[in-house]
Amino acid sequence: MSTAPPYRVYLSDVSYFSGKLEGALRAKRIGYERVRITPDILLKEVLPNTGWMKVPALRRDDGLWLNDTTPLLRWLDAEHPARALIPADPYRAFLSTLVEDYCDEWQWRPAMFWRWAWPDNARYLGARLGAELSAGTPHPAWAMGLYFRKRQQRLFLRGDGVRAHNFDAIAALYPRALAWLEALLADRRYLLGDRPSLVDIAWFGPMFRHYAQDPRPAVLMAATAPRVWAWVTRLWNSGAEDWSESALGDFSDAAWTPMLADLGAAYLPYLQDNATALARGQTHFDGEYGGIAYPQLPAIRYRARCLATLRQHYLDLAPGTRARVDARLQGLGISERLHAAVLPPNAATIDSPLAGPPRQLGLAQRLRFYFTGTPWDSAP
Ligand SMILES: N[C@@H](CCC(=O)N[C@@H](CS)C(=O)NCC(=O)O)C(=O)O
Repeated sequence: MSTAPPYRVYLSDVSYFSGKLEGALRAKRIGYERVRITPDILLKEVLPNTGWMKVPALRRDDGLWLNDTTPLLRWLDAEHPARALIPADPYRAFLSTLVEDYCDEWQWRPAMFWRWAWPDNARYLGARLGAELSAGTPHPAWAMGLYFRKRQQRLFLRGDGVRAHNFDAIAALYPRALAWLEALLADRRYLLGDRPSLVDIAWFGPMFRHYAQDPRPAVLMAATAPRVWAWVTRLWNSGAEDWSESALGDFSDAAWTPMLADLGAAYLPYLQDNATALARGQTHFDGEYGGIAYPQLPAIRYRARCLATLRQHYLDLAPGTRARVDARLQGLGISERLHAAVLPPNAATIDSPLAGPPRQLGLAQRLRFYFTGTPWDSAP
């Protein structure tokens, strides 16, 4: 007699964060039922129960709803300690947390760029999204595809600082990331050793559903980074592997340094400017990060919470662990920026994936969300 899996995952087959969560569930061998979203499912199940029209969302068989992969991965490791993804020791766990946040928030722009910046790739993805988001509606798939292609380009290219003057520089961020991972995978199967851990799941976000599966970046990955190409499928298949709780690497490999350097020199200054803009009540700000000038970036509340969370994790480290972290990150500007972080008053840390109580939404609000999605950074 078969038993139903304990979770339902509401997801999209093209989504960055859905791919990230599925990678984790598969690696941990946690059973789940895949529920591919339609507008009806988004509006009638995901939105009222999570407050967001975002995927992935997870529903446990007792009706508990969870979302946001960052706290969700921690929750899953606590609920299902076997095949833990978060390193057990606080030093490795902290550095992994930094990398996870960097992948989620700072690798997002180049991943959206490679998906939507060129017409060939954008048309293909628009067609896939159009089919997904027109299912069960009176709207033709082609029209929904066109609508979402334009929406994504407006929000995540033009609306996220992409212009003609920085086009090539943003395009170059993906091959650079491939080179980082290719170097790390030169003598290990996963980024920290013999088994998957949080940093693999973090990089799986951009690398799987976007770079390995969208036609244009997939060609580049296969041609220039075959080890990354193999690692993507290895991770997807990792549920089929038995692994021991063998020790994970300690980030001492110099191949980690360029990624951590970008985290300190580009991502954390961006997070601070974003927090400062919010504190001043600005909706947009300009900035130059990692040598790339970005005009009119949206001030994103969720990312002020990311900074608050990283800072808190850093401050919570025991003195001996913090000294080890500081020594590894010396010269990269990370510890200093976390120490000096200044936050807007309402920037709560991101601790819990538990959705609040179900909410009722009026027809007008549902119609608005149907056409526009929830705002990028805030729940209704
Ligand atoms: N921090 C969230 C982000 C989730 C997210 O942004 N999901 C995207 C898909 S990858 C989404 O649903 N976007 C909906 C929209 O743009 O309206 C997480 O880690 O789960």
